[in-house]
Amino acid sequence: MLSLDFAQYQTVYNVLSFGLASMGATLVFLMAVQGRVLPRYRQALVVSAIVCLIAAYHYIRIFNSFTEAYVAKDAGAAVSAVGAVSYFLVNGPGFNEAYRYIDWLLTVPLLLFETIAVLALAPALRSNLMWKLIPAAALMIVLGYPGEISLDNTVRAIWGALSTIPFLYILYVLWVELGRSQASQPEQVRKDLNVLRLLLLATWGVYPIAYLMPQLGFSGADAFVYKQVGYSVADVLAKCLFGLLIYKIAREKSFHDDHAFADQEVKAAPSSESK
Ligand code: RET
Repeated sequence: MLSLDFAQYQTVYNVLSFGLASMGATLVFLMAVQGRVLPRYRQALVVSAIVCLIAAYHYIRIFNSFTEAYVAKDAGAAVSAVGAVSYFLVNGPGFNEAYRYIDWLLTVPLLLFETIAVLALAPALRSNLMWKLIPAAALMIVLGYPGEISLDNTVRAIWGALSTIPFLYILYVLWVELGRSQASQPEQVRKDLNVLRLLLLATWGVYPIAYLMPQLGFSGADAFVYKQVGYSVADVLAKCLFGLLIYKIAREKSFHDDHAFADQEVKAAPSSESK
């Protein structure tokens, strides 16, 4: 049975709460700034906001599942000092890890879609990329789940390795395609696309590392806590920070595509508003 001490319980509790707050705030922001980019880029922002909405919903479910699954060991007893309480997992697999996988199953294709959408590529290339990336994303997540819920490290390693095949394929396609499309983009956008590529690689890379915690020598409660922190922080970076970067690119591309829009937006900036 998994037993968490007070600090471990609080760490997971707080990181899940932080995840929910970040998703909610980014969702509101992305909806509020729709008018600050040209219509052709709004779909990317809407999709990014939907990603945050789906994630916010799942974070509520994950948070509730966590607080319901772990109960205070000394419940009812007078606890003198903060930190004296420890928590243990009730009713076996009480914490539902499936919420994360369902969340990814929905949000990873949408994240890929928003990335492709903001590039405003030719429709044929766009659909070609989506046909490659979406099935690979679904396969990556579906293959990862049986390993995630297995307590046997060998089973975990096998499913993890199978899931890594589509994962590497996605990274390869994105890296090459984003690199290729950079050539046709304005100067600042080119730089941002580079940051986007690196952010994608750095944050997506955290998921398999968090998954590997039991294999990396951490066991029991430690593995559980590090994994929850890893997945949650990676989610905030891959959804929220990524969404904000998509907004930045959409805005720069809007300025580049339409100078009248750029002028009007610059005039609406706070410095001239005060005149
Ligand atoms: C799993 C299983 C072990 C092997 C690999 C995995 C990769 C997961 C990834 C998830 C990305 C999720 C994102 C969510 C954002 O909304 C399934 C942990 C490679 C890359 C970006």
